[in-house]
Amino acid sequence: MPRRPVQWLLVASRSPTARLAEMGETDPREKRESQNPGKKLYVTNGKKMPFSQVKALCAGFQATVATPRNAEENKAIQDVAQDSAFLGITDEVTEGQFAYVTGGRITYSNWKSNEPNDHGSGEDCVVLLSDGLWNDISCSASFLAVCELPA
Ligand SMILES: [Ca+2]
Ligand SMILES: [Ca+2]
Repeated sequence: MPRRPVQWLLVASRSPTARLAEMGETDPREKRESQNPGKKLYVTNGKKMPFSQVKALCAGFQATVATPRNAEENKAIQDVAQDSAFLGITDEVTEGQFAYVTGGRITYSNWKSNEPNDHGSGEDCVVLLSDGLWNDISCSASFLAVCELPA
């Protein structure tokens, strides 16, 4: 049975009470969000998918893939995701040099010990593990989609 594409509708974006409502999928408990006045808003629909689909999903409502710039944001994403989630960071351009999908070398990282290791046939995407540490992983593997909206 073909899956319907996940669609999110941005209901309101101008205040800390901004909410995202997921259309076409049913369980509202699958949605979690972090609301901190004046800070980024992180949202997830609780679905796992390859990195390319996460990027497309977030871009669909003018958001970007969740990207922690410091420990506080890393914790906020961890709290929203509660599971392994893709971050908006890759070394697809230059192997071993992790950069923000939105541009620029990373200035904060929280790698698990012995990571990044570019394991096997290569790992160019980054996943935030449920303990908050990072692992480089295949971009075609499926992990939770978490998007961020600017403050
Ligand atoms: Ca790599
Ligand atoms: Ca790895």
